[in-house]
Amino acid sequence: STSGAVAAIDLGATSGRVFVGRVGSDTLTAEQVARFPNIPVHVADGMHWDVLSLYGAASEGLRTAFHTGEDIRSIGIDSWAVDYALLRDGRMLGNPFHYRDARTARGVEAVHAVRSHAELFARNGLQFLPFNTLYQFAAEAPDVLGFADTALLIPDLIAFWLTGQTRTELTNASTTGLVRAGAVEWDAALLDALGLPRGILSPLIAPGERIGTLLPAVAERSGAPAGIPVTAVGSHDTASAVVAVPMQADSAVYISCGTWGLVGVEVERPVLTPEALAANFTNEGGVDGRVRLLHNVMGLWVLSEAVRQWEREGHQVDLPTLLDSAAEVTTAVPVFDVNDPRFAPPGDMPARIAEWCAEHAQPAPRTRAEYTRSIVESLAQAFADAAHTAASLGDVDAKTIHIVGGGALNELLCQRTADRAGMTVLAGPVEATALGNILVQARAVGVVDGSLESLRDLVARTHAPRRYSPRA
Ligand code: LFR
Repeated sequence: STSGAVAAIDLGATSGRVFVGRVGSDTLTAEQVARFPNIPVHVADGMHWDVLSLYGAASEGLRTAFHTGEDIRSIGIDSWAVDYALLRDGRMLGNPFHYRDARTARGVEAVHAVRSHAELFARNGLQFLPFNTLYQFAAEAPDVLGFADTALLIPDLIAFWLTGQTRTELTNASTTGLVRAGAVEWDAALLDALGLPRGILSPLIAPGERIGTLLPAVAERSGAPAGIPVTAVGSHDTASAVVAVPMQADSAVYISCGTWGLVGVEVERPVLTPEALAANFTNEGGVDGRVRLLHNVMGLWVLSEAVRQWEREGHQVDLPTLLDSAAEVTTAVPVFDVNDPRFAPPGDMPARIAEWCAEHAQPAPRTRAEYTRSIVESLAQAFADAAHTAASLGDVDAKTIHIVGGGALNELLCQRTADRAGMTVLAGPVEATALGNILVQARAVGVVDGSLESLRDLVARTHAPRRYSPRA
């Protein structure tokens, strides 16, 4: 049987990784060969990604990957969505802004002065999130946007540095708000209406297509043989994760749980109903033209920011120990609204939770264990609610919830989500994003073939999920 190897770069909000993936008719593995922190930098004009250091570390990771001696046939890149770099004549004009930067507020105001959220939803099908790319473009100084000749989303920027080619990968393009839901072209009319320059957007490319081959100088630095292709994958990390959700029937909801909890179903066509608008759901582009009908729910961000706060206060926090102590809490803890915008920016989460509780006449948690339990219970409730809404909007008879990503390791969260949803939770794979990236490349270079269903079948056969049955 055929088998082969590919390299996957996966950039997350807190860390980046490089994997060597091996795929065959009965094999699917993702070996992590590099892991590096992603630490946003705050400077006078705002919060930025240190994208050069991410690229540097990812290139080092590629070197390590090629050093394994494995016959690597392709490279694929995914990252978080919506953020971009502006370039002129191939030169980056500044560090990309972080989507949690507060500048997006003025972009929202500017865009909504021209088109309401409901009008935008009818075109682009997106959940209102203040950082969708169109709002970020509108927040740029007009001089800066006018001076740029190219805007590249983060994975496309990395691909450009690797290959010299400028493309915008479709699943990620769908998160900009500048592509009509389900379409495969930029929404020129909306760009014009918003006074945004069309010329800075690059041609769209679908997952599975070849972006280019490694530039000779890059290949040399990475110890890669000449001519290695960079393949478009579901470059939006959530799109790659959904590829590797081992859904076996159409009766499943997925939660891709990392920094965010992306809770949804896969559908064939965008759902642009008044109900979907009211529920603030999104229709993002998936691999093979599928639609990811989902809701961005707060994820582990609120927990990791709480831990960061306790560390700033001088406590030593070990996450597994903290979660164990949270599991032992027997007193009632408050269930707060994790989607409240106050929890979006970095900062003192325990103080904000206490503030929320005071406003809602609920006693605040008292210990770190209680805070942690309160966060987990609140996430589980939000996941359960969104899972039921997703199923109803997508007309899916949901019986199971798949949890993939880092959250699949959080036993308390998985169990409490099952309990609160009244549905079985199947947890894993933890590395769904990397596996989805790897699978789409492997299919593109001919190592495996078939539909998403057969790719998911391979995931199910090689990565048995862990089952959590709902308890009364
Ligand atoms: C998850 C994710 C979400 C997106 C958010 C911001 O990593 O990609 O899908 O809404 O990050 O880009």
